[in-house]
Amino acid sequence: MKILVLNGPNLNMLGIRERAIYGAGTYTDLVDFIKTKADALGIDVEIKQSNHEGVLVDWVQEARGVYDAIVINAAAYTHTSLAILDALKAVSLPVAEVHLSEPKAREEFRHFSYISLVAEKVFSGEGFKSYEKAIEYFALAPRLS
Ligand code: CA2
Repeated sequence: MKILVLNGPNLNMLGIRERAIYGAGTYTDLVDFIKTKADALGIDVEIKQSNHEGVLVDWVQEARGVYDAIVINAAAYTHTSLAILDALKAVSLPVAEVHLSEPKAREEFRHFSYISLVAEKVFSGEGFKSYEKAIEYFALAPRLS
């Protein structure tokens, strides 16, 4: 099984600022963490980050026929991007939405998620572990196709 992990804007700043919300780990630590967990589960992962909505849309489109599932932390685009939602719908791959923090426990403008409209599952509020749970979800859940 091949999983594409997509990370949105500012996640490359992890560990540098806002540690009280997102933790002390850096983006490199996050990538290492995901790779280690995926290896242990026998899952092939590719992990990408962009600050640009259109780049994320391109990567979602290119995932068709290449990956079996998408794990996405669209960061701020979670709450604004109809374009990423449409791309995720267009590729019709199973999607898991992840967040380091718990957006629903934060400002009201973080409560709505476009990604949730297409995601099979949402894993949030557990820091790096949210990603581990999303990968585990696809690794362990039985699928028809
Ligand atoms: O909790 C999450 O994972 C979020 O997707 C993170 C987004 C936020 O807009 C979502 O509401 C919830 C923000 C990512 C920004 O990451 C930073 C990391 C370090 C310093 C500043 C921002």
